[in-house]
Amino acid sequence: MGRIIFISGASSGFGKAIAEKFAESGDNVIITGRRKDRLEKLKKDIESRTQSKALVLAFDIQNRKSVFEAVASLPPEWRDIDVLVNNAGLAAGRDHFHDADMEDWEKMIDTNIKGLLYLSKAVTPIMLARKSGHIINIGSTAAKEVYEKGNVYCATKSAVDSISQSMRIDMLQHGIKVSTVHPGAAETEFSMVRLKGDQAKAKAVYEGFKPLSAEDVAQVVYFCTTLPSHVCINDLVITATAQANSFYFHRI
Ligand code: NDP
Ligand code: 8X3
Repeated sequence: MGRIIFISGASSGFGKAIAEKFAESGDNVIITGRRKDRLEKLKKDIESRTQSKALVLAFDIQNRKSVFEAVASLPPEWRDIDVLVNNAGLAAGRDHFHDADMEDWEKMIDTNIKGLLYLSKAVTPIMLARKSGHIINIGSTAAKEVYEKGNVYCATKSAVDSISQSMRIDMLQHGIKVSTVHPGAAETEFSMVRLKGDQAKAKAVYEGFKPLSAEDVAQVVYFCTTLPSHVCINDLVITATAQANSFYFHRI
């Protein structure tokens, strides 16, 4: 029987590819995000070409009440969540600290840190009661090395890194795995969102090298869930072969 996988931010990019990968492998997926139309389309697609089921929950992860209501609304057959993928997130703006827009900072903090906390807090009681579960948090190479104009985005991903480490310690006695997957540059809607729709600037981010695809990241996230119950990948950094870390790229 398929597992139940709860994925935040499944309307595009990594989350969508993660939902597809798990569904293609026989798992049932709870797909979430704000853009309901996209999620409904993904559900239709998954259910028409795989044996798996998809459940759509549309909510803004920045809103604590909406997050808890969404999890509380799960029908009984969808409640036994095996894997939670905390993926929803964004970068807003790429500016020096003194030029940055504080609305952007708050959006990133509210989504990348507080949203991840709300959702994890809403889902962990289910895992604790079952004494099993796997939480996979999507960090970033930005958590590992901060870069110019990355200030608050890097800080939110460092927070994801720290939260994951402490979650892992606190979940130890309950048999719940906590993994953090830190991708490097990947071509999704990420840069269009960060650069506020500036297509030329977004395209330039990936010029001269082959970046990761959403499917590459999905494959790695899926792999983390295929290991025996006594084995946990704690922290995993994945980059394109042409990227060594936040700073070094081989562009041709
Ligand atoms: P996308 O912009 O393609 O996808 C982001 C997803 O997050 C969307 O599904 C979006 O859904 C969801 N999301 C954003 N804000 C909210 C919100 N307030 N409430 C609910 N859902 C929200 O980007 P990626 O797939 O690239 O990014 C996914 C994660 O990976 C992010 O955490 C990002 O920081 C991280 N990351 C990305 C990298 C990259 O280079 N692409 C590298 C390393 C990490 P909707 O808009 O419908 O709400
Ligand atoms: C996204 C990758 O390099 O823009 O987390 O920080 S980067």
